[in-house]
Amino acid sequence: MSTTAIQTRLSPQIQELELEQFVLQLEVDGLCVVPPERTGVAPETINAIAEQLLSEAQEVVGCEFDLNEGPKAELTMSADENVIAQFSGDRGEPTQFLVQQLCARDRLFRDLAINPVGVALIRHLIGQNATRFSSHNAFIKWQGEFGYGQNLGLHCDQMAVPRPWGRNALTANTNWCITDYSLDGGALAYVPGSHRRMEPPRFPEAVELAVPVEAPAGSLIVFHGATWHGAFPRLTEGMRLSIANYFRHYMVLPQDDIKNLFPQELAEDCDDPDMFKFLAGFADEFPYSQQTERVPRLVL
Ligand SMILES: O=C(O)CCC(=O)C(=O)O
Ligand SMILES: [Fe+2]
Repeated sequence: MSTTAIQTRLSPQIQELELEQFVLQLEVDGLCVVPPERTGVAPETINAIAEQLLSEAQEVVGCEFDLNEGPKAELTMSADENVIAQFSGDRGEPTQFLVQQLCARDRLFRDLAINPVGVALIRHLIGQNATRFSSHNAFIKWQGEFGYGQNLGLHCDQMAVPRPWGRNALTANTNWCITDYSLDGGALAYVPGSHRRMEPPRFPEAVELAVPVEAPAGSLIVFHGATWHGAFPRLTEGMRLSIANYFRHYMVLPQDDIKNLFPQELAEDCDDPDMFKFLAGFADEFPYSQQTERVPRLVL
């Protein structure tokens, strides 16, 4: 059997990094899990990232966090902040928050954002030349029975883009497990194959079909923007840390205005400055922040 037609749809990076099995899983399930030993990120780096996240969390909140014990002080958040839960009519205090704009915070985060395995799989979904950063956020989560509520916060990341959607991903996500992901520990939840429905989740069907993504720290979860996903509540002591490096097609609005507002000199301080600048869209035509088109000149 000739495989020429299939091969022409796989980028040189997918082939060089031997990521074909993950591409297949993305096509079938809308999500794949790359094990730690295949990401090119050393366990010591994941540990360093965990430490850095705990100190960023402390800076943002003003209290210490411990991986095994959780927040060292009693914290409270308004149920109004639980936007995803509210979306399905549920109300409860969240036991997580986001640390945003990670790439401006530390080089460790910039290197993760341009990780060649993650970028190759995302570019397969969105398009080799059309892929750009959308945002770089850490999910800092601790014990709490409510979580996202009874619908597990199930949603699609590209939900704000009007339908009909095509097969091509308009956005796509990477979730780096910085701590172990288990059902009781509050793992990501998702519905296998749901990206092929090309519509937002239907309830209660979505909850019935949702499965946990259980994976050790250092794993890289990649998923299509149309994949139904959320998370289980963390029932155990301690913390679940993850980093969502989220990508978009260049015609989709970014969550973070990286092109215009990111301190561009920081892009030089990472493993691959050219890749960072390309994905940040610094040289893109849109969205412009000043007159860019030529104007006629007076004939003197
Ligand atoms: O882990 C979670 O709580 C959900 C992650 C998520 O929805 C995302 O990264 O888009
Ligand atoms: Fe999401």
